[in-house]
Amino acid sequence: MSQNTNTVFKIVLLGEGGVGKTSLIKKYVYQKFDEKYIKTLGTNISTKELMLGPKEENLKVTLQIWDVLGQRAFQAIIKSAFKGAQGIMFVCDLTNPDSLKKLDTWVNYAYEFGPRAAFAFMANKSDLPNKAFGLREVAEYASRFKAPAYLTSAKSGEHVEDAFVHITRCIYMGEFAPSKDKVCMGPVERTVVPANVKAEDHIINLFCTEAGDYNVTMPIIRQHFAKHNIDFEDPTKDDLQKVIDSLTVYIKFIKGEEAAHDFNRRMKRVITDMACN
Ligand code: G3D
Ligand code: MG
Repeated sequence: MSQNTNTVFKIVLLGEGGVGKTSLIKKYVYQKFDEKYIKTLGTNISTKELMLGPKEENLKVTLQIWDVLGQRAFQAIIKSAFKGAQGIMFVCDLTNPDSLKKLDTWVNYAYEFGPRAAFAFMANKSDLPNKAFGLREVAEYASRFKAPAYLTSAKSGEHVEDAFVHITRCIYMGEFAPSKDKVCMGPVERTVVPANVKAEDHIINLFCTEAGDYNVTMPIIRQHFAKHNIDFEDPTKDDLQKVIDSLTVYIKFIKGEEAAHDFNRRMKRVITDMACN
């Protein structure tokens, strides 16, 4: 029996920069793999439909997959991305032992800022020969959260679909990670965030709140950063001012002069309050 209900599950991918989050989503959603590494600013949302079946009741599910930037400094953006998530996929890189160690920090973020969710772990780049750890280590770690673990390759596609389908099933079955007090984790690594990045994080988040859906606002943000050639990991005060003025023009276009003026004033105050330099 098939059902026509539109069930939407939101899944967020987390992990250090460079582990392959964007590549895994591209492979799963578009069956594509690019060699080029483009650092993602903010979030990127992709959707994919799948059928849960055949043994279940053939339920059509739309997955909304959120690619969240791997820089822990952007905490306001990461916190916003957790809103309404039912699944969190943690990604590490089999050739980078540090990316496995850093999972603790990402899991802590999920517990601290995210809703109750199903977890899954992907140790990616299984096609490469120089592995630093294997399935045993990842599965052992994942078992603390009663979560599945997969060795994946965004390049060959190995186990990519399996991992996405598995977490979808977990969400559907309500198999969520245990509460934080029931798991044993390492200490949270506190990130020291430079003033300019902190201000940038707030500016992006405030713009997204003001201008609407993340789906629409993030590409606009990226366009404006690219237009001014800004390195989002190390923006200068001047860069931030430029991007604020540029985004203000957009706000004026959609909300009018008064709203734009107010937006500009609030954004510039972020720069002053956070003592950007
Ligand atoms: P991120 O989104 O987690 O930051 P990306 O990571 O998806 O942008 O990937 C970072 C780099 O790793 C990219 O290569 C990408 O091609 C590569 N990569 C991602 N997944 C795999 C994989 O499964 N196998 C292999 N061999 N490479 C992968 P560059 O070379 O541009 O750094
Ligand atoms: Mg990325």
